[in-house]
Amino acid sequence: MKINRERLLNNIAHYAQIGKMGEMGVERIALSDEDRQARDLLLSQMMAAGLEMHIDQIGNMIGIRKGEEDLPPVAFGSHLDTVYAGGRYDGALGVLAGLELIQTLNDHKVKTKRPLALVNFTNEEGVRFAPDMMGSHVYAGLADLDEILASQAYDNPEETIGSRLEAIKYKGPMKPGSIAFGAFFELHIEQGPVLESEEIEIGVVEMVQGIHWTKYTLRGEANHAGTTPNKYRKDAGLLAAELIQYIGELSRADDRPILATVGSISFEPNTINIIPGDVSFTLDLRSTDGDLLKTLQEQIDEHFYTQANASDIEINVEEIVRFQPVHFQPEMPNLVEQMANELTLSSRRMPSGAGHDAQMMTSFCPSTMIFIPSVKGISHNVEEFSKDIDVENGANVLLNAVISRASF
Ligand code: HGY
Ligand code: MN
Ligand code: MN
Repeated sequence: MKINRERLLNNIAHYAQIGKMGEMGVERIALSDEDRQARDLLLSQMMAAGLEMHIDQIGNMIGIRKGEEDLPPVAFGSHLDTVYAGGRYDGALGVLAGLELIQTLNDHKVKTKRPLALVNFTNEEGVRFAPDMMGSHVYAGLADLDEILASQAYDNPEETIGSRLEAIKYKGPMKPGSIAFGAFFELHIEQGPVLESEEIEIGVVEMVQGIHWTKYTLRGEANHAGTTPNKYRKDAGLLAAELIQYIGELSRADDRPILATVGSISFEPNTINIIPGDVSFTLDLRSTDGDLLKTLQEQIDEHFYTQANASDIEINVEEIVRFQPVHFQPEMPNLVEQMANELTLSSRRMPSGAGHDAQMMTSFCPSTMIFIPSVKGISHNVEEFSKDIDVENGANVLLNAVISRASF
């Protein structure tokens, strides 16, 4: 039994119209109107596929396909939200390949021993509301629901996760986590260059690296660019530049497994002839080595405090996310590898550089991921692309892994 390639590819193209950006891109920010539209479409397709629908209090969508026995379902899915100026595969591939899996079983009238659960998690990207992997974080019982519902949009403190869930009508009744899962699979694009460069068809993901998100706010003194002598300046902009340079040097020293990204920065009052008074910037720090991640974070923060004090500039450090590296339960990547072999697809074991819902689910049930190649390793970019044959291969590995796991 194989998935219906055309139906899946057409569905991916269909969802890519919701939040379409330019030729290829998609911008469907969590809890936006575009997210609502995609959710509404998914809801209609899940119901048409005969799934029993559940929406939890954080907006996670779970569709259950009954099994022969009433056991904890084998779950699979991902997320429909994207980053700003993102692509059509990140997240959507896992949700829509999961839907295709259900439709394929329906076509062939196959009943599985265990029930199945197709999941769309809320706000995986975390680009407008922190934290990322939010819906799965709450579902796995790793975060306090009320705290998360109160999380404010970075760009508008008036809007919270709770108010947006109400606005798009996806604040459901179900307590997150109240449906136990027997296992969780996430099909996802690799979002990096490894599989393509090694010409390998399937990534067998064994672990997900740790992620720290931190926001630094520097409070200097806005002053006249032309009349303020250097020795009187409290230039938050200059200090920010020094600190960002420090991060770059520290993270590139020798080839330690550490990645540091300053992806956003803002100056106040952001004016050509005013010395910046306030500067805030974010740091995304990642490593497969949890101890190294912690040590480097401490080293960076200590250096920042020292430099800010020396410049008589106030500094505020806001910890947004601290996710440790996770290793999937070995039987799960082993199963994925076996399914790839049975489909005579080449595969290799690898870590995930990106964070994923499976990273949260692994503390809730045995979990793992299936990667397919990303063309030129590009993602979080409107040029994100994966070949049709790779989409088809990944969806067939998912189908077979789920059927196997749901048979006992
Ligand atoms: O940030 C990440 O790695 C994921 O795309 N949310
Ligand atoms: Mn993703
Ligand atoms: Mn992403």
